Amino acid sequence: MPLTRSLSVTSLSGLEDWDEEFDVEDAVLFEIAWEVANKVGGIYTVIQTKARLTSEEWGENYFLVGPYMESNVRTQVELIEPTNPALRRTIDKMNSSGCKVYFGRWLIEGSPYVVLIDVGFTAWSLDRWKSELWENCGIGVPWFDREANDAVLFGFLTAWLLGEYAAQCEEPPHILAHFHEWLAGLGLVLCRQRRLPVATIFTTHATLLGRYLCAGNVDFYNNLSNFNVDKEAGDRQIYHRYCLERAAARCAHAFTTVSQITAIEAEHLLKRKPDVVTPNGLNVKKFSAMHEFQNLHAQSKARIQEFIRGHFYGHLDFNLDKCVFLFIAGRYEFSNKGADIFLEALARLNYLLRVNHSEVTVIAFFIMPARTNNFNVETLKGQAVRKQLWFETTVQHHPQGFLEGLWDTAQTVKEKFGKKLYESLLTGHLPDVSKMLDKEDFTMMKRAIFATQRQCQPPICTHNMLEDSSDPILNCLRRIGLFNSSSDRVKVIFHPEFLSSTSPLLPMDYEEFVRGCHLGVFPSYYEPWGYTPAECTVMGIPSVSTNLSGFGCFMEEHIADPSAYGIYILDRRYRSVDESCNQLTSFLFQFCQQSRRQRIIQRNRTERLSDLLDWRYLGRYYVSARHMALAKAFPDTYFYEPQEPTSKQGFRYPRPASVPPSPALSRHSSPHHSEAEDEDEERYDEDLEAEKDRLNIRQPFSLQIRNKTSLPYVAPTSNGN
Ligand code: G6P
Ligand code: 1S3
Repeated sequence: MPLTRSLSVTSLSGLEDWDEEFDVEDAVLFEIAWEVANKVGGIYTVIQTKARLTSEEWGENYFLVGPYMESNVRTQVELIEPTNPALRRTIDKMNSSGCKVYFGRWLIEGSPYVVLIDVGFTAWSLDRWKSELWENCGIGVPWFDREANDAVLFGFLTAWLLGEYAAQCEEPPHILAHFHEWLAGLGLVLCRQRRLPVATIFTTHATLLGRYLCAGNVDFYNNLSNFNVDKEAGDRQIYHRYCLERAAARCAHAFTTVSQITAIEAEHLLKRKPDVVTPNGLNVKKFSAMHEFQNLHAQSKARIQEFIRGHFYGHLDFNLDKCVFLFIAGRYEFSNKGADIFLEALARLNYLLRVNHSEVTVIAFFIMPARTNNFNVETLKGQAVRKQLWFETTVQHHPQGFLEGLWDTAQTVKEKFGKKLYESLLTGHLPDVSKMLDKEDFTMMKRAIFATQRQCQPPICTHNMLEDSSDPILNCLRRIGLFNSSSDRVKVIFHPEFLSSTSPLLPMDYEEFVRGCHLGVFPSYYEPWGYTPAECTVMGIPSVSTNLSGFGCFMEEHIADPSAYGIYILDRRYRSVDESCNQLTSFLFQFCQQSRRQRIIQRNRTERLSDLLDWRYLGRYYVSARHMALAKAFPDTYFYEPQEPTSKQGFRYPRPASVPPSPALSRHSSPHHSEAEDEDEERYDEDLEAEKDRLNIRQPFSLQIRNKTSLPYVAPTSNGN
């Protein structure tokens, strides 16, 4: 007689009387994604940041499955012999049948095991597998779609792996396989079609049709229920991909997606309502000193300022200390990611700052990769001038063969000046200041100034774009007339490549860069979750997101007054584009009016939200989905009973009691008020921490299987329990 097992949610249900832990050795979790040890986009972040928690939960029984890419393996994976005997036999068997399957440890936090499959090595099976797919599932994949071909190979190989593993186990195993996104989805479909003893989960991180429709200027959210999905997919030549995605969603024991908004989209476009919403978390690192992240902000900001000095050399007619750094970053999907309305809002902000004679200069960075052929000379020259490097191009302008940097010149003059001053003091007289610098000094200084003067405006783009004349960001800048001219209070820098600490231009990695900025701006139209604002939040950097992004909606649900915490949520759902643009302009303008002190307070508040985005809190939704899948696939062994949440279980950050960061609402900044505000802020801090403890939101939410039969499982819901 099999035991019925229940997986508990320790922080929510009264489980004190549960004693003996049930043996979980026979349950194994395979998590399958194209982005395992292979960075393409957001799914990589999901898997990589979650690995530590999932490894803690599943220990030796957790395996990530991804594609073998030699360059990634060389830098990220330690290849080892498989530790699990059944898996070792499985891999040996596959390798002796014409596959190349590797096993190793992914060198990230949690060091999870990875099974990496070389799909190219088995390409000889592609035609055969495609016909099998057509015959068994009615899905035809055209020869020219390389990504879909990879999906077919990866799908058949992962199904082979799971089937073989099941066959190699001595006892009937309890296999749980979690597939991410359409590229990995075929493996799931084949598991079901072959009736393998595998509990399956499919997570979609964005629907194919949603992404395509939104990018094509369609009024997406008002027409969700009206789309003829087959026709729309066919019109966009993605019908076969769509079929793979929809089949995976429909076949899964548990279907999940990353946000409520994408759940609604999936219901209409994939014709299945997700069973669980699994919001994306992060692996939040807490600093021992409370305000360490503020120091990091100051350090990184100084490095960005250095870059700005070089980039604007000869035109540095604004106060760097009064600069506000904004940025947008991510996949270059111009309108989906909201770059279009950000640019428009910048033009309006430029106008507002000018007419209000603001002292603030805004520098807006666009970090979105496009096709380029290297950095442009003007940008490199700027950094060279700053660093006082010898620079090839200056040879033409300076017969001396090198460019003397301003810093060097200043140092030389300073030394001469100091020497003369010293000599004069030695004689017992005050120096005659008019004789301290001679003609030669002035010549040298003039030459240094001339050398750093520029005839052209500081560049907008840091690279030579291959499609300069049709690039959407550049064309929009031409239309709105933001050219980094000296009268502009808003300057723009377009860096069409992801950042890297080894770049000769801006040698900072993404995290350092974000820390140094003041505000991330992500006004997306299509954003199932949106890691960029979430990453800002855990680093204590305020951000703009929208009520069409998973992150924005999630924060709206969990925080009473998001903007007080530096979470500005733009309304793109109920307003026209022009109205949203105005709202964004007003967010940006308000932000620019904040004092330094207000920014510091706001950053502290933003950072306090980190617990909400930690996998230690959000991992529980994955636990729920896994439990549901196990219970459906192995009903004799697992038991799952979701319960309606009670309002008491949810967590919501209250409105801060003290000074609002908006200057319009701020009290005076006299010392007296500042102290009162500080006390309010501290008191609020303590209350908030106590509330978090009471609700256990920081407790790890671990998978536990116990041999108690009838205790119901309390499924977490999206309102935070
Ligand atoms: C952090 C540092 C402060 C610095 C401030 C600058 O809080 O700890 O020393 O003055 O950042 O803030 P700002 O918003 O002007 O970059
Ligand atoms: C997707 O990546 P994207 O930037 O193409 O998946 C991410 C991870 O779930 C998600 O954060 C993002 O919104 C989606 O769009």
